[in-house]
Amino acid sequence: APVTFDAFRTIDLRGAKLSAAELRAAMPRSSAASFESVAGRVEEILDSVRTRGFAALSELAERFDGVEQSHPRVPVSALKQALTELAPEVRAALEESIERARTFAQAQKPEDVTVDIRPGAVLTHRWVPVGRAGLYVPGGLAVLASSVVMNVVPAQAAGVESIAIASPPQKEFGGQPHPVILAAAALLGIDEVYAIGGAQAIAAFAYGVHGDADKAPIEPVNVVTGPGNIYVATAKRLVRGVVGIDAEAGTTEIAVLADDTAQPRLIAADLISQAEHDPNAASVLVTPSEELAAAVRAELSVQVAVTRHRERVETALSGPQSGVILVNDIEQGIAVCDAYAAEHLEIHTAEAATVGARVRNAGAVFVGEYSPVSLGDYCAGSNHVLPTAGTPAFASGLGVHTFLRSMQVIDYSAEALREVAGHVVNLARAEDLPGHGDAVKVRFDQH
Ligand code: HSO
Ligand code: ZN
Repeated sequence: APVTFDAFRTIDLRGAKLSAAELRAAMPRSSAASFESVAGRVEEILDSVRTRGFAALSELAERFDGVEQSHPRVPVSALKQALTELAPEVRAALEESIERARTFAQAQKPEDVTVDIRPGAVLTHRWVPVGRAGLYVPGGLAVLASSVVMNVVPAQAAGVESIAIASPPQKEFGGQPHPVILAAAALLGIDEVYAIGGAQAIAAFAYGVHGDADKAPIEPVNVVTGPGNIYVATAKRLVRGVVGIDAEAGTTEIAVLADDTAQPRLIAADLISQAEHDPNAASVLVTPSEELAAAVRAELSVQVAVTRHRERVETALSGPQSGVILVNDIEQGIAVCDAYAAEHLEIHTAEAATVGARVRNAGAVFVGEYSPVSLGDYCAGSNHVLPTAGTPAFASGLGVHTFLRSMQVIDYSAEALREVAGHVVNLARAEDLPGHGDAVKVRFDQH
């Protein structure tokens, strides 16, 4: 009999007839802190940075990061030095990651559209990058230098002129962000980096930091992007409207849709790879095959025992956010995956590409056994800043579009305006806004 990994729970949906809403409610979800539970504290931080600027930033750096800081800007010399000291194999890997991400990002750039909808009536739908973006790179349990690449590359491909990065100060690195983060920034040609973490970084970007004669200001940005913990995500929600934000990229999730053609060893490794991020990370297997589920459990017990972050992985796999969901068939499996709306969804089934193409809700879909999530985390060319916690049902991952807006340009000739003038006058009259009609008529008055 196979060894079992009992903590990894089972949700049996075979034979269940559930509405879409019931299915969503049946999904395994984390019970970690919510927006509501931290919003009060985050609001205080935002307010203090907005009203007291650098003084608040240095107090918060001391309180949360245990570092003394007079100005959070990382000197350009420190960026250069970090790049010089970067291990050559890490540099080569970052370069490959950048190159692939750039190729994909460039290709995503949407074309402007110009249409003559009538003779002389010319409309353009024009894509324009934001002027300035603030990119957040977390520095919690793991230091994600790859997130520098994932944020910067699409911003640069979009044509954003001014790009700033913030990442938490690290006590062990003299109050600067982690050196690999600094090196990655330097490699990408970014020279504006701040050692600011958490909600305070989001506040500094959204409101800017001014008002201290002897301190170089932090200019406010138009868009704030990047993953982060619940404090960062909550701060982004709260400043939204002052600035644009990307989707909420919270605690990592992986779902695997698999049938009996799948290899349990690979699935277990992939479930562990994302559980490794955080005790609240979610690893979910959706399968119609009880045999496969048992074999994955057996593999988990073997592989978890020797994995470096064993404790974290065990906590993540045994939490209410993880487990096996048994389904009748792949058909129901797809419905379950859509209800779950995973950040990452791997497809390990026969005809994986066809099955993958039917999925509607996922941050990113990884097709077949040679497209693991960890490839996407670093070197696939796709972006790893993806919506989580069910938000893939309406949100997209980071991309060139995150840094673009569309602008409509209207260019009518006299003849084209004359042709439609009567309709404008009549609609204006119907709304009791005759001044609108007059503004058209005046162009055709004789004088
Ligand atoms: N899986 C994470 C991204 C990451 N993994 C960075 C390793 N480094 C969220 O998609
Ligand atoms: Zn990862």
